[in-house]
Amino acid sequence: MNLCTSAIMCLVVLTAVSGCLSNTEKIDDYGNETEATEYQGIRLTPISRQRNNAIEGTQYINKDTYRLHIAGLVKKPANLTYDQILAYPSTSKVVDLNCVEGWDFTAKWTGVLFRTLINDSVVSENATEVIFYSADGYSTSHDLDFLMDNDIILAYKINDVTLPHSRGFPLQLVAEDKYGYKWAKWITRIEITNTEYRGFWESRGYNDRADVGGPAFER
Ligand SMILES: Nc1nc2c(c(=O)[nH]1)N[C@H]1C(S)=C(S)[C@@H](COP(=O)(O)O)O[C@H]1N2
Ligand SMILES: [Mo]
Repeated sequence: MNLCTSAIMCLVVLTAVSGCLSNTEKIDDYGNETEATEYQGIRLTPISRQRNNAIEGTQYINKDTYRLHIAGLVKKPANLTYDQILAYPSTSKVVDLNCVEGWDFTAKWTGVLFRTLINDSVVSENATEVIFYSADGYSTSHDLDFLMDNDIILAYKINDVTLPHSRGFPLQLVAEDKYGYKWAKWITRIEITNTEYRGFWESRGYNDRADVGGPAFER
């Protein structure tokens, strides 16, 4: 057997072995981050088995040029970098995402509290509503009170892994107890307002309340 044939043989063996390994129940590795399989005794849905849904497909946001704009009824509008967002204290929790189409999954979400994120901007007294704008042209809104009173977070990690591009990098709103269409991904702008707003799906008939278990459409 010459050198060339043994090299080929070696490759064949290695390929077979690695093929075997990838068939075992293996949690995906995301760079040097390892995906969590459970948190506080709760079993998490692996990212590879979570559904996702987006009107224009995956958006690829550059971490270095990214800015999160906080605008509208605030005394000090802000333009936060990715690192500034990560510098805030982080909160983790297990929350189910329920799409209105009937599928759901359970994940550990880690991010910054909405309330903490906008604190430095000083929200005006007359503000009632918050609009989230995304890089794909998507938008949705929430009552200011809902976001303030329920420890709602904007997540930059899912199952301990940096939010993948397909899942909304750099930020997805964890709008717990609301249908998936209230969970804005690829958030680029947060606008505080005092007027009624209807987002992408809400303006197409989906219920603006969007409470999980409640009606999908408005009467
Ligand atoms: N920017 C943006 N955010 C979005 C959407 C979208 O199309 N664009 N789809 C929404 C819908 S309908 C659902 S069910 C969830 C899915 O989130 P996931 O990809 O994390 O599962 O994202 C929501 N957020
Ligand atoms: Mo959805």
